[in-house]
Amino acid sequence: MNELLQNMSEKLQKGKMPEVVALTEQAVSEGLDPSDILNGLLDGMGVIGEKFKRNEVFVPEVLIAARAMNAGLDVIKPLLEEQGVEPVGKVIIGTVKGDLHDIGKNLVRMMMVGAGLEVIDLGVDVSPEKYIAAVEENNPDIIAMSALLTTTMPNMKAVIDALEEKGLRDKVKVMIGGAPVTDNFAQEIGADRYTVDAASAAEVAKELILN
Ligand code: B1M
Repeated sequence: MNELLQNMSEKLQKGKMPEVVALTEQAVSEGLDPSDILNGLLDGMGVIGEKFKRNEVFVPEVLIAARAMNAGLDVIKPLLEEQGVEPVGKVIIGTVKGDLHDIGKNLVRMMMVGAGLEVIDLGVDVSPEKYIAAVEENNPDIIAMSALLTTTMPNMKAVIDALEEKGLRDKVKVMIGGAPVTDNFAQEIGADRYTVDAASAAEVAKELILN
C-alpha cells in the first residue's frame, strides 16, 4: 500500500477523524484510484477488528475508528458510485422485536460496512413483518439479527418461521448473535451462522456471500 494510504489506515486505527478526512481528500486530489483509497480505509478497520477480537482494543476505540472510517467513506462515496464499485453484498440488520439494545448491533453494522458490505439497518424492536418487508424490498444476501435478552431470543425463530412461510428462506442466509445467543441455539432455530463478536460477524458475512 502506498505511504499516504498507509498513513490514512494508521490514523483511522487511532480514530483521528479530521486527519482521515484530510488524507482521504489528499488521496483524491493526487488522483489515487477510489478503490485503492477504499482499501486503505478497509485495511484500517480490519486491523481494529482483529485487535478487538484479541481484546487489545475495546468498544470505545472501535466506535471512534468506525466514525473516522465513515467520514473517510463520505469523501469517496460519490467517486465510488461514479466508478460503479459494487459492494461485496447486502445485509439487513436489526435487533429483534421487544429488544432495545443496539450497541452490539451497531458494532456489527460498522464492522460489516468496514468489510465492504452494504448494510441496511432496521434499528431496534424489529418485528418479523418488518424483516420480511425489508427482504422483499431490498433482496439482501443476509439477514443479521441481534438479541441481548433471553426473553427476546425466540423472536429470532419467529423471523426464520416468517421467512419460511413467505417462501423466502432459501433466498437469504440468516446470521444471529448477541450476548445470550449460542451456536447451539442457532442450530436449534435453523439459523445459518452464529458469531460471537462484531469482527467475526463481518468476516463470516463476507464468507457466506463469496462462497
Ligand atoms: Co440491558 N440487559 N436491559 N440495557 N443491558 C443486559 C443485556 C443484562 C444482561 C443486564 C443484567 O441483568 N446483567 C440483562 C439481560 C438479562 C437476560 O436477559 N438474561 C438486561 C436487562 C434485563 C434489561 C432490561 C429488561 C432492564 C429493565 O428495564 N428491567 C431492559 C430491557 C429493555 C429492552 O430491551 N426492552 C434493559 C435496558 C437497557 C438499557 C436501555 C438501559 C441499555 C441499552 C442501551 C442501548 O443498547 N442503546 C442496557 C445495557 C447497556 C445493558 C448492558 C449493561 C450492556 C449491553 C451492551 O451494550 N454491551 C447489558 C449487561 C452486559 O452485557 N454487561 C444489559 C456491549 C455490547 C458491545 O455487547 O451487545 O453483547 P453486545 O454485543 C457483542 C456481542 O454480543 C456481539 O458483538 C458484540 C461484540 O463485538 N453481537 C453480535 C451482538 N449482536 C450481534 C449480532 C451478530 C453477531 C454478533 O450477528 C448478527
